[in-house]
Amino acid sequence: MHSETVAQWQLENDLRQAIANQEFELYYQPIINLKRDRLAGFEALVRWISPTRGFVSPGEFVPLAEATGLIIPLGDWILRTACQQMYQWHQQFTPQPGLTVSINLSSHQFSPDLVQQVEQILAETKLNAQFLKLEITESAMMDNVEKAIALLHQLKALGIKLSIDDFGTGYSSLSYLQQFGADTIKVDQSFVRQMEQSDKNKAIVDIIITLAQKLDMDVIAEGIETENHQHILKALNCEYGQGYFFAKPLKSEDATKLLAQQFSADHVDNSI
Ligand code: G
Ligand code: MN
Repeated sequence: MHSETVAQWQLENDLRQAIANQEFELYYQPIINLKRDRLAGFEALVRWISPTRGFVSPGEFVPLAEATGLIIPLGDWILRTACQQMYQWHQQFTPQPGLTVSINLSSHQFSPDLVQQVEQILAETKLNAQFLKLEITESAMMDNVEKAIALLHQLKALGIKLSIDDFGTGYSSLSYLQQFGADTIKVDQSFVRQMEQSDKNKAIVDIIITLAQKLDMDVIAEGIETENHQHILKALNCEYGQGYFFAKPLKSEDATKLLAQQFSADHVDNSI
């Protein structure tokens, strides 16, 4: 018990230092338009590369960052860095490709201050609001539904996009789904992984895709790991996907290389 407390305390100290020393890095996982076989955007995922601990997974440090309030400065850094990066990519790969960057929000960031923070970061980084997506889990929204809906509408008024992350795993209420005003539903990777096991599991994915389409929302399947996953999802008319089958989260240099490849391929296409 005691050593556990000390370890926690040490981790908290290290995390505080890490924020001051900028030991974090954003990785970017491609999101693919399955119908057009094209890159549609990236999800930004934070990594902590600690000089003493090595690579620390977000599963380990995000809960602590939330518990200690450090998620606020960390979240600010993530948002700013991802917007800066996307602005730079848009500058580099002209004409503007319409690529979006998605950022995961913790329920702790989901407060009225967020609207002003997002507005300010967009102004500072000059990223056009339409290229920023915020991913929020159902559970974060359901903590206080009325407040969440009001906040989501204020965010939408900035011109940004909203996604419901890990859809189907949380405490979801279909009656609120439309009121959230989200643009995108992300099918949780657990459903994608189970799709091949039975027709009933596949039916769940099918229903989520149909639900999104009927509500005029985009749908992204997460955790596509095999060609067969992709094949099934295409047959179910799923428009977007992400997962190790396409790419793991990439360092920004590698994401830049991928963009360069994509846009030189476009050039060839256009010249035919
Ligand atoms: O909660 P959210 O859906 O944002 O989680 C994204 C996480 O899933 C990231 O940590 C990312 O590295 C991981 N991930 C992305 N694609 C895959 C995949 O194909 N398989 C597995 N197992 N994990 C994935
Ligand atoms: Mn996510």
